Amino acid sequence: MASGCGARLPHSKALTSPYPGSQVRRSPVPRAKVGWQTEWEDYRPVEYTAGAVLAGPSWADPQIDEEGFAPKFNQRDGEVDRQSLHGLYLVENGRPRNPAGRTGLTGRGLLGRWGPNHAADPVVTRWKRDGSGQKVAHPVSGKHILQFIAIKRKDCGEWALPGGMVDPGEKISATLKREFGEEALNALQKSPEEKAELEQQLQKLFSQEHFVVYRGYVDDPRNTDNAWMETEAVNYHDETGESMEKLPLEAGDDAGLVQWVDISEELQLYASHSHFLQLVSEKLGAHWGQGPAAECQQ
Ligand code: RP5
Repeated sequence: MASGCGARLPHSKALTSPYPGSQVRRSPVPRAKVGWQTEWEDYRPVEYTAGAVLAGPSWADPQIDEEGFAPKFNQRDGEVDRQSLHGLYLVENGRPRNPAGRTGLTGRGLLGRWGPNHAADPVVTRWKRDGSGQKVAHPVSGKHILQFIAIKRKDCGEWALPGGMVDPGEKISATLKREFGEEALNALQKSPEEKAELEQQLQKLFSQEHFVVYRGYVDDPRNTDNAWMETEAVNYHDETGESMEKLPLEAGDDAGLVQWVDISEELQLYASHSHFLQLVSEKLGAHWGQGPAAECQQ
């Protein structure tokens, strides 16, 4: 289950319209009716699965009624992990049901898997320092300011953690390293020699001490009633700032830009990424907000 403040249930970004990359509008779901425990006979969600998913790429399941498709929900299904980090989810009329509640949209939208779609998010941090190398404190809270490596997503233009989907059979530790390399160091475009060099740096960075910030549901705008994002967010913190000084940041793959960004409650980030940063700030005793620590919302 989720660590830190726990899972972000229910959701709000998963209720927004239009659905990403489309003109499709979700059927409106009032806050009070998000939870499945609230009966709602007239609930009429819109059905939508993006063409890119229906085209049947390797990362996507077939349509639920396609002949020969017999997914093993709530289990490890061959190389595909169909288990939720929140325990058993319900399967209704053959379709998995989002554990965080209604979203106003059925089908898979842009997500490839029916049920949980697993991701991993590396939260790479260091202290903000001034010209003489001293840690910078926030003028109001008095706490030192943390910085993290952020990417600007090409799909929606929002700043985010350089995370990505776990490939079938892939270990989370490998996803964290691979996604960081692809999005924050542009590893896919490098020559074999450069790749080998980057791999060494990545190996060093990702084998250092780290902690799991969060495991669970992500309030992702792509979520639907039948397909949703879950992640494991892991913090790699460079206390001295030396081991990351030489990281050759360069945006690649799904990222348009990459840079170090100061962490505070004012950040507007993709999905529930700012929540993960709040958890890291609390853990490291860093600046987050100006007032008393906001209570974690469940
Ligand atoms: C979010 O989507 C996760 O937290 C992760 O950052 C991301 C994975 O999706 P892609 O970046 O691969 O689209 O829900």
